[in-house]
Order: sequence, then C-alpha cells, then structure tokens
Amino acid sequence: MDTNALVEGILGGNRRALARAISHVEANTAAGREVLARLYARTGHAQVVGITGSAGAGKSTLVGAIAREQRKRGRTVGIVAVDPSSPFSHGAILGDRIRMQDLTSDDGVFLRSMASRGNLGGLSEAATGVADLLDAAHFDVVLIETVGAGQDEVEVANAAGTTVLVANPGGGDEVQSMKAGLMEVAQIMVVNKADLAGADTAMTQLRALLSIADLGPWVPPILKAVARTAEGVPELVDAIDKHQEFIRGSEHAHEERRKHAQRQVIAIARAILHREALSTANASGAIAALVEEVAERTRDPRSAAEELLETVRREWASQGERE
Ligand SMILES: Nc1nc2c(ncn2[C@@H]2O[C@H](COP(=O)(O)OP(=O)(O)OP(=O)(O)O)[C@@H](O)[C@H]2O)c(=O)[nH]1
Ligand SMILES: [Mg+2]
Repeated sequence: MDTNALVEGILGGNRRALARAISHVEANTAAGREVLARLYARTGHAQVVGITGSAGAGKSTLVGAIAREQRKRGRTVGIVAVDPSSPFSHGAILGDRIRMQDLTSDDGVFLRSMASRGNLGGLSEAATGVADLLDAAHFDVVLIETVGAGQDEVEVANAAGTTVLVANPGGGDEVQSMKAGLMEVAQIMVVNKADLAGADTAMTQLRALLSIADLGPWVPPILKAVARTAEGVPELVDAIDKHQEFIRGSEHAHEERRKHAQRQVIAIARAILHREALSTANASGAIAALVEEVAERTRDPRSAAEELLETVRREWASQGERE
C-alpha cells in the first residue's frame, strides 16, 4: 500500500490500512511520517485518554473495563498498550492478560500493543502517532496504557488529552514517592483495587499530595474503582468526559490545547534530538574514547559529556556546510 492508499484507507475505516500505518509509525518510517503529516488535520475528534501508573496497578484491567463502559455508551474504542516488556509480562499475550476476548471480537474495538524496550525516546513519538492514526480512523475513544515509571513513559502521557493515574491501596510509599512530574500530567486519579483494605488512606494521601501540587484551573478528581468488577468505572468515564469538556468547551480550552501541543512538540523534539545526537556521536567514535577516560578517572563525566556535545555540534555544522 502506498501512502495515498494508507491515508484513504484510514479515513475510510479500513482496518488493514490502519494496521499497516501503525506498523510504519512504530518503525518510524518515511511513509509513516508522511501519513501522520497528512492525517493530522483530520484528528482532534477522539477522546484520547492515557492510563498510567506503576506495574501491576490494574491498568490493563481498568482499560478493559473503561472500553466496555464506552461501548455501552455507543462509542467505538481504539486501545494502545505500551508493553513494558517487564519480566512479569514478557511473553504474555495482551488479550489474555486483560481478559479482553469479548472486546477483541467486537468490531467497535481495535487493540494494539507496542513494545517499549530499546526505543530511545521514540516511544512517546510513536504512541502519539498511533493515537493520531486511531483518531483519524474515527474511533470515538483512544485509550493508551503505559507504565508510569521512566521519563519516556511519563511523556507518553503527552499523547493523551486526559491522563488517568492509577494508584492502589497500601501503595502508600509508592504514592509518597510518586514523581511530581507524574502528578502534574494526570488530570484524574483513581485508587484501583478498592476492594482491598486501605483505599481511603490512599485517597487521603493523594489528596494531600494534590494540595501541594502546582495546579491550574482544573482540579483533578480522586476516585475509587474496582477494575475487576467495573465498580466505579461509570463514574470514572463521567470524570473523563468532564475533563474532555473542560479542554474543549471551557474558557480554558485554548490554553489547555496550547499547553498540550507544547508538551507534544517538546517531547518529540527531545526524542529526535536524542536519537540524532547519539547517532552522530556514535558515528564519530567519540563516545568510546571518552567513556574509557571517565572509567579510568582521567576525566570527569561532565566534561566528557560537554566534549561529546562539542563533537556533535562540530559534526552537524560541517554537515550543514556540505549541504
Ligand atoms: N483485588 C483486585 N485486583 C485487581 C483489580 N484490578 C486488577 N486486579 C489484579 O491486579 C493484577 C494486575 O492487573 P493488570 O490489569 O494486569 O495490571 P497492569 O497495571 O496492567 O499491569 P502491568 O501492565 O504488568 O504493569 C491482576 O492479577 C488483576 O486481576 C481490582 O480492582 N481488585
Ligand atoms: Mg498492563
């Protein structure tokens, strides 16, 4: 399929074209980038929701429950699961883990998982791209599951208009140590596994954390859910709708969209810069020599890093002259 066929296919609701385009975007091919550039103007209709939180918090189960609730409301759902490839989940089939068989046989649902290992900062770029493809393919709701651990995963949240942070009871230490960055990217907090003891304590802790966070006009609600039984999920979907109204229809809509666009552009620029700088540095052979010096303590890491960047800048400048 050429890019025309991909673009037309996606807009026409062709699943095969969509799947192909997603593979291109994941692999960051020229065709993938072209399709995204051409489709971007056709996006912005879907409710793009990021579901993040630590490993095992129940994100996948919650994604399944949200998808079912959205289907009840007559909305189609695209799901992107960024698989952490952790030792726990390695080799597991996503559909099995989420017990999503009912969803995978539903025409109104499209499920896709992406690997996060070895993606050199390109993960947020890829996840954002895949969310845009699903949006252009007319899915009403796009759900992105990601483990909220590293910078990369936090940035995946940038793909979403609404990010839901999933915490657990008894995760007190975890809540305490939760990165400020993660608190700030989440617009809704959910204490999942509320069937276990300590849910109210976890909610109190989240409330305390929020009270010291630097909040804008949107105050994140803190909800309780039992993803396994879908208890609290209708309320969660209501809260998501409310946040979507806030970013679309309120007096703050323009500012929210601008902030979101800024986060996306910066995250992608950072990923590209990272990739290109490392590739230039590797090609110049400068890294190995500098690393050796630092390992031998004949040079400090900071000055080695500066020297490396100097090499990259020189290389780019001379490439620029050659062009
Ligand atoms: N008690 C209880 N267990 C739950 C609930 N939701 C999920 N679980 C269980 O928690 C475990 C992890 O659930 P997942 O949905 O795979 O969690 P996850 O956050 O997607 O996990 P990773 O993707 O591996 O980080 C599973 O055994 C679930 O059955 C809940 O509401 N209550
Ligand atoms: Mg999961």
